[in-house]
Amino acid sequence: MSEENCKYKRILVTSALPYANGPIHIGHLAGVYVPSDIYVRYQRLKHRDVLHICGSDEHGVAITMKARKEGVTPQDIIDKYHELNKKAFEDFGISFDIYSRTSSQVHTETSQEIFKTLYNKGVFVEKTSKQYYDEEAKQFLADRYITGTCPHCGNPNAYGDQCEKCGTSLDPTDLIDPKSAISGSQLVLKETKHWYMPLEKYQEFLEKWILQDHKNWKVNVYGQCKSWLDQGLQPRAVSRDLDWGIPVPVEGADGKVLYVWFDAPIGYISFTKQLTPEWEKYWKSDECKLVHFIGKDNIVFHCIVFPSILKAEGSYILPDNVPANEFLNLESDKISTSRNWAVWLHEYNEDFPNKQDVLRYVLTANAPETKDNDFSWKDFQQRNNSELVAVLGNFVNRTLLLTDKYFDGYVPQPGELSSADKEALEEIVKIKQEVEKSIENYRFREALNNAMGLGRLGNKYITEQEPWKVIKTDKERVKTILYVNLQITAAISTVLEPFIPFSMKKLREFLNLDNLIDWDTISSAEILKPQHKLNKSSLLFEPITDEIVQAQIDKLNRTKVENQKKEFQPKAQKTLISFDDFQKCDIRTATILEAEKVAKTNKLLKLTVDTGIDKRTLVSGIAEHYDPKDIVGRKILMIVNLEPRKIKGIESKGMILCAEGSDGSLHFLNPDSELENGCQIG
Ligand code: B3M
Ligand code: ZN
Repeated sequence: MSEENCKYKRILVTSALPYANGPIHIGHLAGVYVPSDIYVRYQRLKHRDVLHICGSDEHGVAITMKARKEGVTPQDIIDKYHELNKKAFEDFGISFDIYSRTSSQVHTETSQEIFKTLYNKGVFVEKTSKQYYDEEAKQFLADRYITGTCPHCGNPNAYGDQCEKCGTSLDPTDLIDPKSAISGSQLVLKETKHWYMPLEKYQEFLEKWILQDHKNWKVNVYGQCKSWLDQGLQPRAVSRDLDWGIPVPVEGADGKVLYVWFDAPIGYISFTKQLTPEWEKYWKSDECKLVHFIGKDNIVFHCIVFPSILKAEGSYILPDNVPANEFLNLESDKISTSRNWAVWLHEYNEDFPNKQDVLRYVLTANAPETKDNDFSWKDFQQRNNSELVAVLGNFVNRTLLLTDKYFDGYVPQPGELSSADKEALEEIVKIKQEVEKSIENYRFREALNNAMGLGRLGNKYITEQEPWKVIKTDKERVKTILYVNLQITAAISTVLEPFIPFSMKKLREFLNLDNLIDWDTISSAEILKPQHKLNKSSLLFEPITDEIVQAQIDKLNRTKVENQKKEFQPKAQKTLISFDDFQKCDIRTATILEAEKVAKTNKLLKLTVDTGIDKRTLVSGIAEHYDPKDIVGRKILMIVNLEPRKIKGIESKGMILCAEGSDGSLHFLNPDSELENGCQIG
């Protein structure tokens, strides 16, 4: 156990509670759930007392907005996505000990109890302020329910908390002509009372607890906390005027609920209560190490707000570490639920039913641990084929097939170990220790790369020892070589379990191992004993073909086109012209007689057209939109009286009229009936 872990008897791991208003995507997995699952699986292999807590975050305005948009109730929304996400995580091997939900009764009671404790201690500050009220809907409006014109960029559809067009953070009172997103009616400012957590009173405590006592936190986490603290903490509302959420449990709070970020982190506590009656041994004991796995957008809540609440309450432990990850992009674009720009976990599980480990592997190898990173389907294919198949799978496959072929699937009795044999066995331990150190320090990319060192070790050793050659002359020597290979293979089945658990379960079946080999059993001493009978094996990993990957890329491209259509903003109208000006344009029907690409250009076609007046040549920038062989004979509309221009040395006399689509595509315009060439358009 690392020195940092020595003082702890238990480990409590929490993963950010996903909002139950949408599916899980690869950004969530890379940011939070794959790293937390690796960490917990490793701790279990060390036989440590560890709990992994998660569940649905079911309050907040985002859920009521989704319900309103879909014409269902908030309960319908949370029931749908709680079940969808719970199953998707299970299918993906994210091994929570509990996946509960903040709509549970235990959570309501726990949240209200903590609120009342702080209230009775006089921690909260009560403040009355003017907030926007919708007299038609008879309710105060949360910031997201207020729309109006952004004072910075004039966007008429800015929200009360942010303008999504220019990105400016807003206060509802900044908006010009604010309206209700519920009823569309004008809003009135009305007094309302709320309770505030005076974070400024915990500034000094947090500066010591974070900036002095937790200098070991990840740079991105420590840096964000420091910048919040340097700005000086402000009071933060812990209640809202909403009809969806946990009622504020004090007098004079009708129609008010706990702010979602007050109750959500308390879900970690209430879910632990649901999991074990001994929950206080975790949450109320300094012998327990608390680790929050989150994305960077949740740092302030997990490092500043929630610890202040627990500090004020006084009986709970605070996190030992909050190893927040940065964001993952998809094909170099920001993942977005609203634009459906994501790889959804439940869809991945359907499209790749037996390849959860490939995605776990790729999301770990590419994890945005200290800066945003990118996921691409090509990289997904490349890492599967050149790392999982070619390194790990290849080594394991050769070892098991040769043992079956030469020794009928029995672990051979080794002879005298050579120095190369001993070095290989000792390297197993070194690699395991490197993996251990990386995981303990939340560096999972590094840990995975270290663990893959066992595959590289095995391939190097078997290639150097060439048992397929030596077998012809010295079968005893091959016994030793394959014995060493099998020890490496057994080590792989444990050391890589936290990262790719499904494949390692399969490998244990090949090795005829009923249980996982303990982490601490992995040493240069014998793991698989001679005469142990192996089972028949098959390939651990299959290559991923270009077709499989292209199908996913095509799916994203269809989404891109759909988004372009949805987001299409027609260009502003040009300045007015007189009818006489328009009359000067001579637009005719015409037919394309010949078409060819203009040499050394990507965009230009040289066309010969029949205008009805004459046959002429023109150059048109449509090469990326039309294939020359497809447009010969096509009817078009064109301006015939444009002054001729030399383009790439070709005299172009006229211009084809095209419409530009939302995705930038160009489209010919055709008369809706068969017309002769030369008909005038007016
Ligand atoms: N529901 C997820 C998010 O901000 C939020 C986490 C709560 S953890 C207590 O995306
Ligand atoms: Zn704006």
